[in-house]
Amino acid sequence: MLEEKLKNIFEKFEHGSEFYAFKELASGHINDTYLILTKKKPYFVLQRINHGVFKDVPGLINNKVLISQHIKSKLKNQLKKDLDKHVLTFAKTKQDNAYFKDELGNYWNLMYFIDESLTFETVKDEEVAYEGGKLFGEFLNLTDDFDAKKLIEVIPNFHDMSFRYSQFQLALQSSSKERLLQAAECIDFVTELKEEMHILQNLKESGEIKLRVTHNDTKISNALFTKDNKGLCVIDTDTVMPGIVHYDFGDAIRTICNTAAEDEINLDLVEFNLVYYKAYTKGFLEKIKDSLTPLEIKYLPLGAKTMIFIMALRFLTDYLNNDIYYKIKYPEHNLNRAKNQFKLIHSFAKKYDEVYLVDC
Ligand code: GN1
Ligand code: MG
Repeated sequence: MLEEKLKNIFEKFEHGSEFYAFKELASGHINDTYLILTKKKPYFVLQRINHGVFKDVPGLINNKVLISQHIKSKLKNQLKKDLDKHVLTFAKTKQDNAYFKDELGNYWNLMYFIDESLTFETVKDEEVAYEGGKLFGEFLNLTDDFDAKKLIEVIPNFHDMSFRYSQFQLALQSSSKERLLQAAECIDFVTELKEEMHILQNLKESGEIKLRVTHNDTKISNALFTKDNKGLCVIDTDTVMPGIVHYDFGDAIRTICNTAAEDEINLDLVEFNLVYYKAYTKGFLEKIKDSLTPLEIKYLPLGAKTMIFIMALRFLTDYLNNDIYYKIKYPEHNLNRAKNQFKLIHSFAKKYDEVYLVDC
């Protein structure tokens, strides 16, 4: 029984709390995540890291712990109270490890739940977009002086466009005729945008845009807010590794500026919200502008387009591969996610001129 299993795993960790009940937190596409309710707060978040996707789980967990420690040591000087609400805290096992490996070879890690925090799957309020910008900008700011060599590359070539295109080409070759047919319109679009979608990759490879520590999964549901919509804490640090600023700027825009959820099937509801773009960009730049070069700033809008596109491409590739990567709830789920993201790019493209007018 799942409850019994989670209780047993929870008890492998050092926390001095008693298991009471659990709730699945089902918004992620890769790991299994559970809220552990205890008889007396604090509550916890217990997570099984998907070792099919993440090949070096101990390395990944070490990344997360190091980044949290770094952020904590910096925030200590800035905050007078509530430090533990602004950065994740990981529990150790009774054997003093940062993770527990069960008899089936699954890796588990445990975090303290940040009480009275909220998450959003979609944004309904300009202030949340602004606060999200500040939060993700501040994350980059706080990790700017962290030695990226201490981090492993959790998923090699994660946001590498050439790599994602080559995976897509392979999927085209092995896909069923039926799926190719269903996805025909999306496939054409991928080909059309190929050149533009490699611009940032090329600037990264030539060294014109520098590598820094990036979060790499800055969707809005990976930000915690207070009840009055103030940014609190960046979560899901699984994919922290070296990257370029455009990854984090763009992935947040992808989710904040979509007027619908990432898998909404009624594409009439999917529009790019320019007001939220402006609010997010304002917050983000307030925190990080001083450490960005003019070239990095110039390419932020393209960063947004590129990150929406790369997610569309990855969802589409997984659909063509018969859904081997992302969790799905029904057979066309990945295709619908891809269509949704392509619709967002179309809507964004119509507003592109105005995006460039946003005062940076
Ligand atoms: C995955 O598992 P989750 O929801 O944190 C994916 C991200 C995508 C995201 C799309 C390791 O993140 O890259 O942006 O789905 N993570 C991995 O919602 O592939
Ligand atoms: Mg993630």
